[in-house]
Amino acid sequence: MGRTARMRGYSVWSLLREGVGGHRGWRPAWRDAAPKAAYDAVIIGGGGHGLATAYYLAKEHGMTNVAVLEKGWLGGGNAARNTTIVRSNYLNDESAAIYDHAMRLWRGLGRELNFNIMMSHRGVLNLAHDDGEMRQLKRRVEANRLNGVDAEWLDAHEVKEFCPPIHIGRDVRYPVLGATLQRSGGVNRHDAVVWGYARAACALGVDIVQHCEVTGIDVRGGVVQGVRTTRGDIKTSKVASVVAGHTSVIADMVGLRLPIESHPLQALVSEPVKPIMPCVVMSNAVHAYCSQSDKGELVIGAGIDPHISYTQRGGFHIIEDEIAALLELFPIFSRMKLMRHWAGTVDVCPDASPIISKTPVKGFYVNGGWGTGGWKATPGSGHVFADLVANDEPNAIAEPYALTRFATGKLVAEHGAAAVAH
Ligand code: FAD
Ligand code: PYC
Repeated sequence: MGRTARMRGYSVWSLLREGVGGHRGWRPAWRDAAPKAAYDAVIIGGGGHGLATAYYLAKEHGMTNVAVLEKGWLGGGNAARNTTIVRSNYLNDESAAIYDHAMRLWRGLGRELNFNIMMSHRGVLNLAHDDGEMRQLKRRVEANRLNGVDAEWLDAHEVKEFCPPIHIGRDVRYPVLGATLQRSGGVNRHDAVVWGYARAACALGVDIVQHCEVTGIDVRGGVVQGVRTTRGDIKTSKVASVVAGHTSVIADMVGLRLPIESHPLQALVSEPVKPIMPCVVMSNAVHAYCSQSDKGELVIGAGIDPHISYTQRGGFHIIEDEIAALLELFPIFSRMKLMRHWAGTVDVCPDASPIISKTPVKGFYVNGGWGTGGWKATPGSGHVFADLVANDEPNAIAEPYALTRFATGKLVAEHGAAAVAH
C-alpha cells in the first residue's frame, strides 16, 4: 500500500470495497468552492501554474484568502494537453535560473504534496543533424555546465547506446550526428501535478472555483478593484492572470496590449506497446519529439501551427510532416497505429521566454508567454509568481521576465533551447 493510502487511512480491503462499491466512501481531494464576495487575491486560471501560485501564496506568504477561478475544469487547458517534458538545459543565465529552480522543486514535489506525480528522470536527448547545430548544441552544453545544469555531449554511437531504437545511419535526410543529454530531464504525470497542487492549496484554505469564467476586470484610477465572472462580481485588490493561450484576452480587459501571439500546438499518441523508448528524444531540425508513457503509448509532438488561433485544433499537414520526420529517426515504429490527437493554445513571446510581471495597472500581475515549454517550469513559475504577487516586487529569478524588457531590448532569446519550433 502506498504512503498516500496509509496516511488517508485506506487499507487494501477498503480499496477493494470502494472498487466494487462505486467509490461512494471516497472524499474529494479538494473542496469545489462557490465564489465569495471578496478575496485578498484572485488567480485567473486553474492550470498547473495558477494552482502552484495559489499553493505557494498560501504556504510561503500566509495568503490564504485567495481564489483560483477556472472557466472549465481544473487542468483542462494546456496542463491536460501537454507532453510533460521536463528539462532545464536552456542557453541563457536567466533561463537556467528559472528552469533549474523548477527542476529542484520537481525533485521533492511528490513528497511535498504527498501525491505521486510519477516524476521520471529518464533523460532528455536533443539531437544535432548538421555541423551548425552541433556547434550550437555543444555551446549550450558548456553554458549549462557553467550554470550548474547537468549536460553532456554524446556522439552518434553514444546516442544509440543511450537510446537503442534510434536509427543513426547516414541514409536519411537528417542523419543523427550527436546530441545533448540532460540525465535529470524526463517526464511526469500532468493531472497528478494539478490535483496534487489543488489538494495542497485547498488544505491551506484556498478556494478553488471551477466553471467560473472571468469576463471583465474592474479598474478605477489605474488600480484593480475586482473581477467580473459568470458566477458574479468579486472584489479584490490583486488579480493574477495565469491563463496561457488566453493571456492577451485577459490583458485586454485592463486595456493592456502584450507582445504575445496565440498558436495551436498539437500532440498525439500511438497504441500502447511494451517499453521500447528509454528516454525522451527531441529534434528541433526535423520538428519531431517522442517519449513513451507509462501506459506504453508513444507520445509524439512537433512545432506550433504557424497561424494564430484559439481553436485548440491544428492542421493535418503538421502531423504528416512530424510523422515523416519521426520515422526517419525511428523506422522501427513504422507499423504502429496512432490512437488520439489534440491541440492546445500556446502563448508565444518574440524572444521565446515568458512574462512574469507587474503591469502599469496596480494590482494586475501577468504570468504567461511560456509558449511551447511552460510545463517544465510549473513549480518554479508558481513559486516566483507567488512572491511577486505577495510582495509587489519581483525576486531575482523573476526580474528578467518583466514586461519592461520589451521596451529596454534586454530580451532573453531562447528560440534554440525552446526545442520545438515557435
Ligand atoms: P493552462 O493549463 O492552459 O491553464 C490556464 C487555465 O486558464 C486554463 O485551464 C483555462 O481554462 C483557464 N482560463 C483561460 N481563460 C480564463 C478565464 N477568462 N477565466 C477563467 N479561467 C480561464 N511544456 C513543457 O515544458 N514540456 C512539454 O512537453 C510541453 N508539451 C506541450 C505539448 C502541447 C500539445 C501543448 C499544447 C503544450 C505543451 N507544453 C509543454 C506547454 C505547456 O503545456 C504550457 O506552457 C503550460 O502548461 C502552461 O501552463 P498554465 O497553467 O499557464 O496553462
Ligand atoms: O519545451 O521541452 C519542451 C517541449 C517539449 C515538447 C513541447 N515542449
